[in-house]
Amino acid sequence: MSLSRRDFLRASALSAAATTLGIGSIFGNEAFAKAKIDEADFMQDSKGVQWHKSVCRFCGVGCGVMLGVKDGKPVGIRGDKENTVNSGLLCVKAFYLHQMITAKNRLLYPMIRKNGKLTRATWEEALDLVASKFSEIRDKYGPDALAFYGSGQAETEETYVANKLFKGHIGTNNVEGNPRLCMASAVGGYTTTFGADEPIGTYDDIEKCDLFFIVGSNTAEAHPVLYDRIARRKRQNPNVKIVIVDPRKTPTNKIADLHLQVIPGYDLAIIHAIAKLIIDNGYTDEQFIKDSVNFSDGKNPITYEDYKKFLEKYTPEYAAKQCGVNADDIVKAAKLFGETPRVMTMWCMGVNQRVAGVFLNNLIHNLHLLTGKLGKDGCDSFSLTGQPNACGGVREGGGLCHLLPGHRVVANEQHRKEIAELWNVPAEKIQPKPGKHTVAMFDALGKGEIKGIYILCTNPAQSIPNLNKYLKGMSDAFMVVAESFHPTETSQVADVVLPAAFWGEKEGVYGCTERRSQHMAQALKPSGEARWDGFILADIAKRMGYGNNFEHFTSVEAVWTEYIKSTKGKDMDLTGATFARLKKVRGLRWPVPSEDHPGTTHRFTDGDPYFPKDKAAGKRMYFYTKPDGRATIFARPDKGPEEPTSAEYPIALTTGRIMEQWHTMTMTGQVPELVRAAPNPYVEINPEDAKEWGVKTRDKVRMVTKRGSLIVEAKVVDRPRKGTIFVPWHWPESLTNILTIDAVDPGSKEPEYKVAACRVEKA
Ligand SMILES: Nc1nc2c(c(=O)[nH]1)N[C@H]1C(S)=C(S)[C@@H](COP(=O)(O)OP(=O)(O)OC[C@H]3O[C@@H](n4cnc5c(=O)[nH]c(N)nc54)[C@H](O)[C@@H]3O)O[C@H]1N2
Ligand SMILES: Nc1nc2c(c(=O)[nH]1)N[C@H]1C(S)=C(S)[C@@H](COP(=O)(O)OP(=O)(O)OC[C@H]3O[C@@H](n4cnc5c(=O)[nH]c(N)nc54)[C@H](O)[C@@H]3O)O[C@H]1N2
Ligand code: SF4
Ligand SMILES: [Mo]
Repeated sequence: MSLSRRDFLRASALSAAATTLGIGSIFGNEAFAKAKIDEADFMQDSKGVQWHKSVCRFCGVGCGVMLGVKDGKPVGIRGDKENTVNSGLLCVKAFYLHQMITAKNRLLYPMIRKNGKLTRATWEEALDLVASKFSEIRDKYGPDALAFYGSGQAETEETYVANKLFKGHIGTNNVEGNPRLCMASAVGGYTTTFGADEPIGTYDDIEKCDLFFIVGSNTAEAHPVLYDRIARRKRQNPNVKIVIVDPRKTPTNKIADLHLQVIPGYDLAIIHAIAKLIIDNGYTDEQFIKDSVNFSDGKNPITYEDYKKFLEKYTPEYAAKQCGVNADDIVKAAKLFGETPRVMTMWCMGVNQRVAGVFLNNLIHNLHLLTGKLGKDGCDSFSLTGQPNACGGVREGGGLCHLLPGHRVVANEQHRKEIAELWNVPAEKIQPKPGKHTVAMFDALGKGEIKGIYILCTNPAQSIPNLNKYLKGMSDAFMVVAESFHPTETSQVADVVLPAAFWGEKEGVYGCTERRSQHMAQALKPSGEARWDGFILADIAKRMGYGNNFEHFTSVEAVWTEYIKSTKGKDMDLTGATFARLKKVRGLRWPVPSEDHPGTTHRFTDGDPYFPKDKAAGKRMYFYTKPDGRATIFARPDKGPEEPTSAEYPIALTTGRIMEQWHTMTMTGQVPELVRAAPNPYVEINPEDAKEWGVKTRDKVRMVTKRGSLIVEAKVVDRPRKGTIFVPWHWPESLTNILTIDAVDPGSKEPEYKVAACRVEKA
């Protein structure tokens, strides 16, 4: 009954060894290894444990897991060896998933605030209250006084029901979700450069790639299994090189050949300089540029020559000075990019969570378009997704204020018509104007413009930026929170809290980074009185008088089946990914236009079912999501951060994650083994700064920004560059977002969590 030695070694190689101690409940029986999933999407081993096929609930890698259940109780987790995403490998958080299902802080029954206190209520009372209050607000103040705020961790089916209710029936586009805080800049980058969201390649490219260019991603801690695939590729092929652009040395540096340790907020010039060196040294693919690329200054078309002129000032010396790195290192990086045939760039929040997030995404795509290192084995401009279903539910499902399901936008009349037809509502019901983006939404709560909000699978009272400004609005509005755990920072200030079935207690589909949609089995009955989020929403819809169009949602499958109709004929076609098929396979990568289609490894090229061979004649790639089939290289300004450091606030504050914790700790904070790895909130300080400030590890320091101050323990460590501090934002008792700035990228509306100006004092 213990973790097999091999699994244990794999697990500990991926994490601080201490955190894997105590994994005692994982079954290592051999019979399991050979077992195949049958029609029932689980198999039973010789010890009477049923192993259900699922997907990890945490990050966007989308690892296959098997959840072991005996006598109706969760008893263990294994990596799914049949799943090619992870081939059985898991990182440390996943191994404890079964413990989280039965954690002490599970929310087991509905609660309503009465006389200022959250009090146990029946489902009838709670749902009636939500429906009547929402109806009253709608009738008195109009539909835009209501809002929905969802999550990249919700299932696609859950987001679909919410979207249908709010955009299609209540009639407000105030539908948002935490991917706005996370992936919006990547969406902006993909849609402006290529005409459609999401990567061109897949994880299959990793094993064929010879240069990994990693920008603003701590892959080792945030996407551990993907990191392991990259590290393995390098171990097996010592010529494989890894270049990192990050203001910190992180555990990802273990495999780095070159590290450009930039000043937070100042790396756009580096990418321009690399583009210039690529052109100057003849590393470009002129035929590809001629066939498949346009140039733009962001407003108007420009020529290739104009673009070259634009790049003139970006000499390595100029970029080095701006970004705080060595010019020689920029030259080395450009040489590697230019001379290595197969290159993948991977990036995450160090790029997206910036006021220049979309621009920087565009600049990264530029490098791949100049060199044609795209749409072929081992090459891609590959954005790493944070949450397990940000791609599937929110980006594809249209769960943001300007989107509709199936890569559609509210502003497009034809798109509204198509979706209104699917939803069986008059086309006028869907508003043409985008609703309020996340930060504006919480601002409107404070101003009383939005009076009622439904929050699902996210904890904004801890996760949105500049909290001091927005917390009051959350307590003032009528706030409904669907949650699996309580208390959270958000559930504590809610008016109604609804208990949601948790992972393993519900089935559904998650779509991960590489366009792969995967089915998760229901292995357990929901805890206490918890219900599936989708049913809760459909029930509210009925109580608000929209019953007709929600009555047929009697199963998760019914919702999925309706949803995939919206994708027919679209670049993200999921028509062939029926529920029945998804139950049997380890996911499918769209476009997958029919049930006998195997899915797609590279888009916009031969092998993509929508690649228009006639129009594309003679061209290797045709970006059919653009009117002329050409992707765009953008000459974007090298915009810096919103809040540069100053005499008063001389230090750059950046925030992010650690391996053992997940966001606001409602789940991972319940597992002692995970908490032990980093029990207290802390700030990483560079040794030179620490010496100057007279600070030692464990000393308390006060961090002050224009928005607030916070005291935490110092951890003096050679990770952040001098002049930069890093705060992991996980601990609810120490709200990092008191400090962060709520400035957003003007295109993507994603906040700049990664850069704020700060002062540090010994406390
Ligand atoms: N263990 C764990 N894994 C997770 C999560 C979790 O909570 N815990 N969350 C998931 C989610 S939703 C997400 S979005 C991802 C996030 O995954 P990552 O983005 O990899 O993680 P972060 O720690 O937020 O930030 C990544 C890096 O950006 C760097 N950075 C900061 N400023 C800059 C800059 O100006 N330029 C550059 N180039 N880099 C900069 C930081 O130093 C940091 O090392 O992780 C996912 N995986
Ligand atoms: N300072 C700083 N702030 C950040 C970031 C940063 O880098 N720095 N990153 C941002 C990013 S990238 C992200 S993605 C966000 C994440 O921020 P959040 O989404 O607010 O964080 P989570 O802790 O993941 O919240 C998920 C919630 O859903 C609940 N939950 C779990 N399962 C279910 C379920 O099945 N149903 C329901 N209804 N609820 C469930 C969990 O208990 C938890 O409270 O934070 C953003 N905030
Ligand atoms: S890498 Fe991500 S998806 Fe895979 S096991 Fe770890 S948290 Fe889960
Ligand atoms: Mo995220």
